[in-house]
Amino acid sequence: MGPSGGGRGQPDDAPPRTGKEPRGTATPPPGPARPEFWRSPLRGPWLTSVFGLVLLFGITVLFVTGLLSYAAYNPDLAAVNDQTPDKGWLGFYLFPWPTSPYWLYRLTQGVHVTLGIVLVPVLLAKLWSVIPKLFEWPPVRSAGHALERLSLLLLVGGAGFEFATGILNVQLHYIFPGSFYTLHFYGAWVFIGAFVVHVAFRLPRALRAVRARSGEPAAGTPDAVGLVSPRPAAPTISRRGALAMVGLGSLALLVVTAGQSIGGWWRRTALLAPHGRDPGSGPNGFQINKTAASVGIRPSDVGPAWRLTVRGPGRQVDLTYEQLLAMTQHESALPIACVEGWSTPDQRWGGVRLTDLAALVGLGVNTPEVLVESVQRGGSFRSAVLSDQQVRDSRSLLAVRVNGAVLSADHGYPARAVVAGAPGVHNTKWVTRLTFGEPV
Ligand SMILES: Nc1nc2c(c(=O)[nH]1)N[C@H]1C(S)=C(S)[C@@H](COP(=O)(O)O)O[C@H]1N2
Ligand SMILES: [Mo]
Repeated sequence: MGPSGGGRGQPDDAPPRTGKEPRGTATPPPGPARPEFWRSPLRGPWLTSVFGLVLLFGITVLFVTGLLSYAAYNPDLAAVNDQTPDKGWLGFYLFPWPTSPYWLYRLTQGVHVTLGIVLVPVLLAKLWSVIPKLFEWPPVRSAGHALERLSLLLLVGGAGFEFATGILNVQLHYIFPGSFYTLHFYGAWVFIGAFVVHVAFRLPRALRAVRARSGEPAAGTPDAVGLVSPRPAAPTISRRGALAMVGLGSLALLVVTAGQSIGGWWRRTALLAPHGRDPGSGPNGFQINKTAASVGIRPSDVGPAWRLTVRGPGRQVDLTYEQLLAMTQHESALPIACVEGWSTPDQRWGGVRLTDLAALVGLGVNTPEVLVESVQRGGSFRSAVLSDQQVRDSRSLLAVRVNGAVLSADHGYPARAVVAGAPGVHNTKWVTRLTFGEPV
């Protein structure tokens, strides 16, 4: 179904001249600029429109869940939370991330990452279906046409950029110049701008093409849009067959991805999950993002010399591990839900309420926000600011136990934050200092 491969000057390759070509249409050079170079009998407005409508729905969901993901970082609270400084007015929509439902981020981010992976075959198929248009001749017909082609460049380039950066990040290939968040966030706005323009111009035509299936031009009958091959090769698969093939590709990706967000038995099917499918067993047997060793936590940092420093306006209290254990202990069932799409089912955490720690430094019912810091020396995830409503939620703990056992070194021993509804990155591990109510 590929190009005919015919050599230069083969009479077959030249479009039949009818003498009715629009004036000013230069004869395209031999090769992909000629419509008859593209021989798949599958290409046509119907197939392109079906893929297009799937992407319209899917990319809308990706965009919304992506914006939510950024909001979940509470970037307006503090510079340490914001991975995209200078967001400017692009942060217009931000709102304080709620603590209920406590599984909200697990859901929105699981959908964002899983859907992004599942849509890859559809995106590739859509691009394949319109590739003759890339070589359109003449490349530019008018100022309007030039503008349209430029917007398509932003559309295709933007899609490629967003999918590539997202997939590289969830596969832990941190090869970006600068922060992934910054690139993915700004890239999303550029892409969505081009996407909205594209949809505005093409949606009516796509809906018509999908509805009027009987009106689909047969292969060999060039359509107005220029997708149908004027010299089709014999079909090797039907259009529906091609659709099924792409669908099966997406389904296969779903099966090897979704397990990392569902957890439990399903994690075994998550062949694409970079954190491995075997998180170990026992009470601490669930996914680990960064191990203690990988971020340079030394045994002496978390040994007998460890202290929890709690600061409030004008007050400071230092607690030993034993003093922390002597405070009233509470339990809450919360998941870890990482920006990379993987998450754990609810874990049973045990520890001290953040409000009780605030009370140690004289803070009452209106507990303010808190800066949580780790013994970890470097790295962007060593600290986070939690909002006042996150602190006040009775499920938010400084946890010392999980599933009935002491925290393992890799899950944040001696103490870590667990916060209802918050992204994993705000569940700081190896905590050593809490600073309540001071602007940071
Ligand atoms: N100090 C510190 N805390 C941290 C991190 C880190 O790199 N350093 N990673 C965060 C991220 S991104 C996630 S998803 C969770 C993962 O917690 P877990 O490894 O216990 O599953 O820890 C968070 N806490
Ligand atoms: Mo994470």
